[in-house]
Amino acid sequence: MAHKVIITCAITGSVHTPSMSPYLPITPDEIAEQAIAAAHEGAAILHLHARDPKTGFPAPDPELFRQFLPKIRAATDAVVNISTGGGMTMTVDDRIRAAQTTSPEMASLNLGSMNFGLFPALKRKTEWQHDWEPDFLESSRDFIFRNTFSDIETILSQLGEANGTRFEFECYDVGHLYTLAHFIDRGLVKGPVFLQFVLGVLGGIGADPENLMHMKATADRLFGDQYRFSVLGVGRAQMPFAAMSAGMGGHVRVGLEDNLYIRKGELARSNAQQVKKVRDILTGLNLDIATPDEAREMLGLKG
Ligand code: KMH
Ligand code: ZN
Repeated sequence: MAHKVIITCAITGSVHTPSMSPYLPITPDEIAEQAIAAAHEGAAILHLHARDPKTGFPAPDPELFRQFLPKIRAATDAVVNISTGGGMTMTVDDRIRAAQTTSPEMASLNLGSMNFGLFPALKRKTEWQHDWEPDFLESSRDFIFRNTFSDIETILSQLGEANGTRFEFECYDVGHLYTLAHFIDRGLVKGPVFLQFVLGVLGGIGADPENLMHMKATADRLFGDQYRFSVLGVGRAQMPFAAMSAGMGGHVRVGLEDNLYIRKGELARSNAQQVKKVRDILTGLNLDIATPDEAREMLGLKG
């Protein structure tokens, strides 16, 4: 089969705050509406977080997920991917509860503990709609994104073994690939694995083309033909790295979780707008877009 590109769309995340963009979906209805529109534009996978509908603060409550998941499932056949990265104030137990109780086809799994700087975002906005926003961003100076070996094992056993959920393995640096190889060696993960190379988070590997080539060369060495990869470039790196990934035989992730803009100085009006933009780039490169079922087949999902 010719290479078909899987588009993942990450709808809201837990990094951006409501006053950064009026288009960031917050309530369950907004999340459902934007996720459905993104799927209709060509996203095969929807990476989902929830937020407190009153404040926009990232929230782990499975009940919030239950307010948008049935709507998304009724209106699309996209693969549902529930985040286990959660948000800065959540414990690991908080972070896995939604995926544990909704048993999605896919969940994210972050492959290492690291500094995770949200505070470059502080520069972007001076007026705050919610009291929590400046403190939230400021506190990321000392935030350690916790993903210990035992946390990873917990997620693998409680979601993977117990529910048949497969993973978007988020790799923020080259060492994370070796961590995954270790879990494969121990028999706790079976291929083919789906790697999400994350470039440009402060604390992780930078968004430079040579870094992506090094990540891929390392994955080739460690996983042979037992992996697929996608790339998420943060902020302005989003579209250039999507194009580079697709040119290297990989897949792409877009969405307001990773970048609020559609072009320099212009906020994206929706997730679907970014999906359409990347779809146009990919079709301009003569690449085909994978349907959700084609993504399921490529990634060995339970369907
Ligand atoms: N916002 C991304 C850079 C997760 O949800 O598991 C990281 C992410 C983590 O997607
Ligand atoms: Zn996420």
